[in-house]
This record gives sequence, C-alpha cells and structure tokens, in this order.
Amino acid sequence: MLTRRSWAEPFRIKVVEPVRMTTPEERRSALQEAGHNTFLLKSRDVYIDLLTDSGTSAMSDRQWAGMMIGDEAYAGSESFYRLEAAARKRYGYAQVIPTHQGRGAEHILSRILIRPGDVVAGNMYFTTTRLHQELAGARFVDVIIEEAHEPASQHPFKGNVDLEKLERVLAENPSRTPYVSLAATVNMAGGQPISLANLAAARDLTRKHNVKIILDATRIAENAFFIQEREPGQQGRAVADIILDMCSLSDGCTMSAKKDPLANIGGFLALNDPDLAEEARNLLVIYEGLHTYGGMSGRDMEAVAIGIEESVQDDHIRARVGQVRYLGEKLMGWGIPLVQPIGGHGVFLDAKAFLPAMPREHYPAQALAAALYLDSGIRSMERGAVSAGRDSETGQERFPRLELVRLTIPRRVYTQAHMDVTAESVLSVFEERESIAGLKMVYEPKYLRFFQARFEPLGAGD
Ligand code: P70
Repeated sequence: MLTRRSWAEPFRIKVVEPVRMTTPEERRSALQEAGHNTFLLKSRDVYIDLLTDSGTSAMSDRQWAGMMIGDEAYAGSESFYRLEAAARKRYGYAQVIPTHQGRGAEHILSRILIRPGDVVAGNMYFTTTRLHQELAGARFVDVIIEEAHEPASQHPFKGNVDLEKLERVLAENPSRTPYVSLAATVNMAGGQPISLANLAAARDLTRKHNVKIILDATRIAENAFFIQEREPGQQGRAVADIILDMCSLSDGCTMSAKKDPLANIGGFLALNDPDLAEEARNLLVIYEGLHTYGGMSGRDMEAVAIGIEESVQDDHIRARVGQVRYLGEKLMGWGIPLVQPIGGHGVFLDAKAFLPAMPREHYPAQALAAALYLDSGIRSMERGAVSAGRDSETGQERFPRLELVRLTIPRRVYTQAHMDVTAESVLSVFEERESIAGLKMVYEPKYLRFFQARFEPLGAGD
C-alpha cells in the first residue's frame, strides 16, 4: 500500500543553466586561492552551489515577463505601486518602504528606533541584523528557548521565545527596550520556526511594557508552513492566512526579498505607524534612494511583487520545504549529525559532532565546509564561531553553542539528483573525517568577518 504522497514540484523546467564540473586538482588550487573560505570561491569553480538561498532562486516565467514591464521612472514608478499592493495584501502592514535588500531595511529600522544604550531582545542573533542594532548603539540579548542551541532536540518550534527570559529583559530595562526583534524562521538556529501561540504570548508580554515587535519576515512563508504542519488547530488553513496572522502580531517587519519572495535582489521595511514610516522615508532618501524605489530598479520591484504572490502558495512552499527535508532525511538515515528537525531553507550539519576532536579555536565548521568543497565542488557556508565574530564590547571571540555548516537550498533551482549527489558527498567526507585538518585565521576583517576572512590549514606542528 502506498502510504505517503511525495512533494513533487508544482512547475516544470523551461530554461537551464549549464554548470562546470571540476577536477580535484582544480578544486585544491581554487580552495587555496580562496583562503579556505567558501565566500571567496569563484562561482565558475562551484558545481552545486549551496552557499545560500539568497538571491539564488529561479524566477518564474511570470516574473521574467514582469521584468519587461518594469517602470523605470525615477519617481512614482508603477512597479513600486504593484510591489506596495502585493506587500500590503500578503503581509498586512500599512506602510511599505522599499530598500535595496534586507540589510538596507535593518539599517533604517535600527536608526529610527534605537537610541545609544538601548537593549534589543530577539530569538537568536542574525549577523547583519545584530550588527545594525549594535552600530545604532544597542546591545542584543538572545531570548530564544534553550532547545534552539541543541542540534538533536526535536522541539517542533525551536524558534520560540523563552518568555521568562524576555520578561526579565523587559523588566530590567524599563523604557530602554525599543522593540523585540523576532525572526521567522530563525536562520542561525537551523531555519527553525516560531509558533503562532508563542508569538501571541510574546505580543501580550511586550504590550504590557509598551514595547514593539518587529519581525524579520525574510523566510516567513517557510515558518507559516511549519505552523500549518505542526501547530494544534492550524492544519487545513492556508499558509497565506497564517502569514497574515503572524504579521498582525507585530508592528512591522524587515524583509529580504532575495529569499521567500523569489527575487534576485530587493527588500523592504514595512510598518503600521505612519509617523515612524515618515522618519524611515527621510533616512531612506539619504541611504537607499527615493521612497518609490529604495535602491531597486523598476524591473526588480516587478519581480518582487510577482514573487511575493508565488511564495505564499501552499503548493510552492510544500515542495520547497519538501526538497530540503528530502536531503536532510537522507543524511539522517546515514547517521550524519545535523540540526533536527530539518529546517526550512537548508540542512545544517553539526560540525562539533562531525569533528568531535577538533578544538573550537580551529574552526571545525569552516574546515568541514572546505573539505566538502574539496570532495565534490559543493559549496556550503560556515555558521559557527567565524560567523559569530567578536563581542562588540570586549573584542573577545564569541563561540556560540552551535557550530554548523549550512547546506542551503536555492528555491526551484536544483533537482532531486542534485540532492542525492550532495548527500553522497557529505557521507564520503563523514567517512574520511579523521583526515580533516583544523584552520587558523590569517586575515580577519573588522565587520562581518566571515565574508572575507582567510584561513590556512594547521599542520602537524601547530
Ligand atoms: C543568507 C542571507 C540574509 C538575511 C537573513 C535574515 C534572517 C536578514 C538578512 C539580510 C545572506 C547572508 C547575510 C549575512 C551573512 C551570510 C549570508 N541572509 N535576515 O545567506 O538580508 O542579505 O538581503 O541584506 O537570512 O542567509 P540581505
């Protein structure tokens, strides 16, 4: 008897992009040239690119057609009004402020809401989000539940806020907490969702303290899918309706349109308060562009507007998360240590469990990402100590409990056979894991060091 129905894609392929296969020698020299940092590899040297799901989606025929009708007027572009209408309809906020990408929105938001000495609480940090909060003078406090830091924990909503921790932060910093920064899903925890009930409880708590909630809605459709699947009473509801419920429990959001909304570039800040929106638009014209383009071209805005619509369809999101889960379950079946449950946008290998003998100071996740590239030309991303960087006050290196390698799946780009090849390469690296050497950092940039840092393998004498 057939007991399960597969998640097959609700599309067929019309255009393909050839990729290059490389030899082990070519990969060895490419890796060396890149300072053992997958961010510094050239795309032409990569076979399956799982660095990120950001700006790497395959656009639909409708999005490409929309590009042609993009209105490139400097002011009052038709494409902006279509983007504004789509964002209002699907996320429910009154004010939509376009930005060149997510961090543009984070910058403007941090500047209008944060005063030096403030505290921002959130469900785990994200690199660019926290840096903008810190640059505006705030200190970030993590209030995610403990389970989020444990790769093997099966908690269905590892993105949830620990309400006691949040209550403590709010009580200890009266009128110094401008907003709580909540991500859906939580990238650094492994693409883990927050539940509607937890979000509602956080909303009740922050209301009492007169504190706003700002969502990072970058992957909210994936979060809504998990709510539909796992949260009592939510089965049978449309993902689009769950997204609207989530947004209604907040005062605004930042969005990177390079993820959920299936565009190659773009983003926005959305707010309900018209006065705050006015302040934001004032800064926007300095840093991003006029309030009817915010750093995007007309055709980009058109692609985002259409992408938003496509991203909230149940069939789309089921197949998207289904593909990620296919890869994760295959690896789990072979005993590869990874973050469970499988997240929305990628499979996160647990580098500490993969390389248990390697000290944290030798950057096991960075070393594992390099080894995987060497094996097969698959590019992944370090999400551990290198990403966490240094404490902005003490300058000490931060060693987060999670030391992960992210295999991030671009939307609508790779096939099931690509997932099989990826899984097989991870298995072969796992079988040879004793031979993986640790790394030392030989160049460290001041901000967001993971993007451009360089490493050298440690020899027997180090
Ligand atoms: C990734 C990308 C971007 C991102 C995000 C969340 C939850 C905001 C943003 C910023 C790109 C990236 C960024 C920093 C380090 C590594 C990779 N995430 N919030 O690959 O949006 O990139 O448009 O400015 O995930 O996860 P944007």
